[in-house]
Amino acid sequence: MTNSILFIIQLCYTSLVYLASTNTVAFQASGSTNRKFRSESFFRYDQNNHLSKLQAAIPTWQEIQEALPNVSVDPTATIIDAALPEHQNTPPPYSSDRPTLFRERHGWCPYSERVWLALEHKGILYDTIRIDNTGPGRKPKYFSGQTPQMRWPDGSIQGDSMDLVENLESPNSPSLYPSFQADCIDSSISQFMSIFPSGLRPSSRAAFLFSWNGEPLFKHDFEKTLKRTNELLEDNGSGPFFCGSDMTAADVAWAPFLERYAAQLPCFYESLNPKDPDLYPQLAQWYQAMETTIPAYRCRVMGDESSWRKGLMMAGYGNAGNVPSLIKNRMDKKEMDLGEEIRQSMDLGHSSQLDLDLWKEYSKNRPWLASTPAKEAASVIWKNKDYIVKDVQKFIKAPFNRTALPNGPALDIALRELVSLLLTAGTFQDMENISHNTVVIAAFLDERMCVPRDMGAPCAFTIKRIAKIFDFK
Ligand SMILES: N[C@@H](CCC(=O)N[C@@H](CS)C(=O)NCC(=O)O)C(=O)O
Repeated sequence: MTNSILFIIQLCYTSLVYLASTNTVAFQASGSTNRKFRSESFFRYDQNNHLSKLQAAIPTWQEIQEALPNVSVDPTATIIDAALPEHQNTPPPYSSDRPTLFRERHGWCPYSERVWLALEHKGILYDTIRIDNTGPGRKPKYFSGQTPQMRWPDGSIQGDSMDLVENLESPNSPSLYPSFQADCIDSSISQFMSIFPSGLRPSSRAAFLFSWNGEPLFKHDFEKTLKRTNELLEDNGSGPFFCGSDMTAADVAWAPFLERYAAQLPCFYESLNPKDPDLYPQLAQWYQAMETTIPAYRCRVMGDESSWRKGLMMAGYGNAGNVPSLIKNRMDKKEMDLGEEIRQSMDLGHSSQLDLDLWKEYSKNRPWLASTPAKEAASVIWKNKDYIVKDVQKFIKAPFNRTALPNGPALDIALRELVSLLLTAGTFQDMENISHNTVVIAAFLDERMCVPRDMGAPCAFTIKRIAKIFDFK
């Protein structure tokens, strides 16, 4: 059994602008006065390396493991990152009783997302091999062609996302091709290619955005696509999904692309918002339905807006250039607005009721998952603590890093304190005495995390929330 290695020890985000620049941490809540959130004496322990008192107060990794029974449950399915040296040359032993999905490794490839969503929604047990297809020579020796592909239990290999989604149909799982919607589903899937812009530079992390010259499309081209998508939804019926009141293969085909557009288009142009209920009412209703009623989508497969924005800066913007400052400013503003929104509701606990409800549904038949998104975030940190430590160490040496990252015992304490906070109810009272290093580590993870690669959006949000409630000054 090979564990999923989620925190990839490779530079994921080329541009890391760290939040902290000084050691003073102030609590910033709108409508309230600034308030230091931790005592000076607590702070001095950190700085002078007198860590024993802290060590005693914070649970050990063993105690944390005991508080998370799910981490000891074997998930049966295997997830392998084929970019790791040990998996480059030799394929892992394939299962003969469940399918193996080859999908793009970061969760960027929208076509891979289609198949991943179908598998997760149907609750099928499957193995995963994650493929780096970002450049020549990076794919493992035993894989060629495009992602996604499926190796079926009989040994046959098949590609093309929608063929795979269709082949997953079985009487044992919820159907994505109900026969009474067959015409609507076929026509909605085929219209995707005529409604989305054509002749663009292919890119996993920036799909249907850039022309071959590296420039984004004009605003009116994007608007035309959104308008026609809205019309298609309207012509199809009352929704909220493409073909009626339930998610079908039509939604699976469109969702990954519309999801990226919702986060990325508002960064390119002012007032270009696919979720605008006045301009695109049916589309806004579709987003709402996907994000609030499909547990597997919201809890595991959907990326978060921060990650899609960061994706635009990776490996260069457009044709490997820098992000224009106007666009970078819009991205920063969106992130700051999100922080403000989080601080407005800081007393409510780690997750919204919606996230708790959908997580409950999603984790119901998956005993290897924790019972809440915050506990699942804690579990992912627990499983990957050694990788996280190595990742932090890379940035300790990096010259562009403008904040002091904890290292050694201080880092260990900060990680354990973060995990133990994730195990509480998550109200502000729980976090009042949070230490500076713990906020730094929450901010570091928030910056480094790629959703859905590392964890589902509701889980990642619980870490982001801690990072954003306590802002650096
Ligand atoms: N029509 C295919 C398209 C798949 C596709 O374009 N995959 C891209 C990643 S998003 C890919 O593998 N690109 C790398 C390559 O072509 O080598 C499908 O629906 O599965």
